[in-house]
Amino acid sequence: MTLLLTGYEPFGDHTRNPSATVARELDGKEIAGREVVGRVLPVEFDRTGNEMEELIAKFEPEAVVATGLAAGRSAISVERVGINVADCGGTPDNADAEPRDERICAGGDDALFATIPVVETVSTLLDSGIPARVSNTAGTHLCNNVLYRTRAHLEREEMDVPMGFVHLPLTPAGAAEKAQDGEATSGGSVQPSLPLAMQKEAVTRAFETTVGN
Ligand code: PCA
Repeated sequence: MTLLLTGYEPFGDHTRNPSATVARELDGKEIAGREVVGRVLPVEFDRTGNEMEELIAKFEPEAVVATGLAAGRSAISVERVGINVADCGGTPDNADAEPRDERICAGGDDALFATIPVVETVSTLLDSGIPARVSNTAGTHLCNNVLYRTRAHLEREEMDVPMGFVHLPLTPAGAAEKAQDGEATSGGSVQPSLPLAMQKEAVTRAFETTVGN
């Protein structure tokens, strides 16, 4: 049995994306007796959903957790819901697409809930000493997109595969790099961060909570 984990490549003004590193580093590892397939998705509205569908067809995972970067958030955010909206919010995707107030799927459900145990995962993370929270919005960029599209795909195909999305904060190195552009040396603020090892543990626990130890 496999567990499918995806991260995203860097996008916008980010030169790195911890979700890609986590996916690469957990690829091939074992979690709860299953093999992790870790892959990095393109930050492109026209490609991401299709690539995810291909990965699901190829690896037939028992559970899917997609991840991405939410710079500025201070905790691991386990997303509750994906909405039927594509809006780049001023950050073009990596193919320069800039959707504004579009529907992901015309006539589709307004919103689709994640089917991993969202609340239980957050409780597990907090018990493990990892700052975490339920998030009620994954935004309207690619992170929301892959959550909504994958849930819609699994429902259409009548596949009983739990799927969810986890937003990761910056790493300390990422926060330091971002602070170079700001006023930190004059007393300005620095964005919150969590170490990569903790981010990896959070993703591991999310899978364990979903499929059992
Ligand atoms: N974060 C963006 C898209 C890719 C990523 O890692 C988001 O939150 O939608």
